[in-house]
Amino acid sequence: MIENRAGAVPGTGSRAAGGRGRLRAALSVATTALLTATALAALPQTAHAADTLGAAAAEKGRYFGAAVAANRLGEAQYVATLNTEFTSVTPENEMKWDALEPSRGSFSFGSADRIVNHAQSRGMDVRGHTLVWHSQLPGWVSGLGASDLRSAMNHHITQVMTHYKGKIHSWDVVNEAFQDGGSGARRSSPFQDKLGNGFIEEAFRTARAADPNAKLCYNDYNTDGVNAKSNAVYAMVRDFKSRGVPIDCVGFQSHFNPNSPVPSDYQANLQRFADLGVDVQITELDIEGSGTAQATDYGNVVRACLAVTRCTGITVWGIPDKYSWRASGTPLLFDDNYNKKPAYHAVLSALGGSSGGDPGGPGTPGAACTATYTTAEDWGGGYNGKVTITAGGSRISGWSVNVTLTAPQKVATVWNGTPTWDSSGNVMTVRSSWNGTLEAGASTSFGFTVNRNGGSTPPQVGACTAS
Ligand code: 9MR
Repeated sequence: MIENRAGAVPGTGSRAAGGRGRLRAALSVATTALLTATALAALPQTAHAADTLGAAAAEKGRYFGAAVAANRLGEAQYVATLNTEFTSVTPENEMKWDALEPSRGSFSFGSADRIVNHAQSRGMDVRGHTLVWHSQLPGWVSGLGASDLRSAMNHHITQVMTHYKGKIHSWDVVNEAFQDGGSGARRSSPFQDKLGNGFIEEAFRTARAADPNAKLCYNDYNTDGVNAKSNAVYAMVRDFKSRGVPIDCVGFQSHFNPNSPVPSDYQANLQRFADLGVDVQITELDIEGSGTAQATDYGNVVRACLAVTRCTGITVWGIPDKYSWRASGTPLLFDDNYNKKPAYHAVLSALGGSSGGDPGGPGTPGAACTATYTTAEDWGGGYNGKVTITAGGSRISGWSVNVTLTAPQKVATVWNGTPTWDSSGNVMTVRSSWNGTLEAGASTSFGFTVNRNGGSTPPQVGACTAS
């Protein structure tokens, strides 16, 4: 029975153990020699690597922040993750106009204060978000005539910035004032429609007077690459700098998904703004996806920021996926149970850090990996399962994963991994064979064929253990 399950070549677990197997073995010797040399060269660096996002970013002179919701600050795991990993916070909704001044002249700072107080008690920076925005704007503002609106806008900026004076690292003074698409025009809003183009400049001047020490940012989305919208923002910032209108930074929201992927000229775009003499910040980063693809994108975004001297920090738009504004796209660095995702390890590694203390089961201390299951082919009577193994924040030299089947289903064959079985015959432990060595963030996969024999329960794939 075991031969039947594990395939025709016991000990290798590979159904491709002929010529391809030998080629692989030869390649694997060469690769191992190469990797060993690389690992030795890297050792002195990794020995002291920071093991949190905030600490690793700090070593690069940057902050690493998260959008935070006041009503989650009572949740132990949320707060523990926030406190351990992040050095900056952005109130996700609590500093918006509707939250702070729901009716004219009457301010409610309670929720925003909770976030600011928490940040201050832990030495974190705060990004203020946001003073003038067309959205989350209370109805009373939209109803005002031009001169009333001008004084309401300036009053709002002054009151809010004065309340938080000295406590805010950077303010998004104006948010999302440009239209999407190719026009490069300003977005219609009460401010634009009644006050004209000059409202942005006026808001920045009022903001500088209210808190001269806060960095003043313009923040927008779909401006992450070079395009008509970012060109229009670029022209505005260049004009502001040439005329002495106070602006210190530009925020790139960086909400990415398959329809709006990380642009190939992301770094070049950040750089051209920086060259105007402003800081650039990645302010609302999230990338829909999962596994290696998501991790690669996150790593690329972090590397782009690090390559631009004036890119001073990165904020992700939430902590666990379940609290994201796009939860179904699982766009963040922690899963719903606060486990670190491959994307987390890719970010940490791109920042030059390493997951020293990640629980990797009974493997080598510090080594970590994740396992993700997909059904590759399904023909009714059976299916091929594929398990992708991704190394965490440091190099691993071996991995193992348990796969549990429900009787009467049986594994017919396994490839790219070495299987052993428990006494019930239902739990298969698959260990790496030629493919145990993986650099931080790198992936491999193994596969197996299952005969259903009338059963239908999908296989349960357990956690990955690294060595
Ligand atoms: O994440 C925020 C979500 O909870 C709010 O419902 C939403 C309301 O507009 O705003 C979200 O945050 C936005 C941010 O303030 C500005 N850029 C786009 C963000 C995602 O929509």
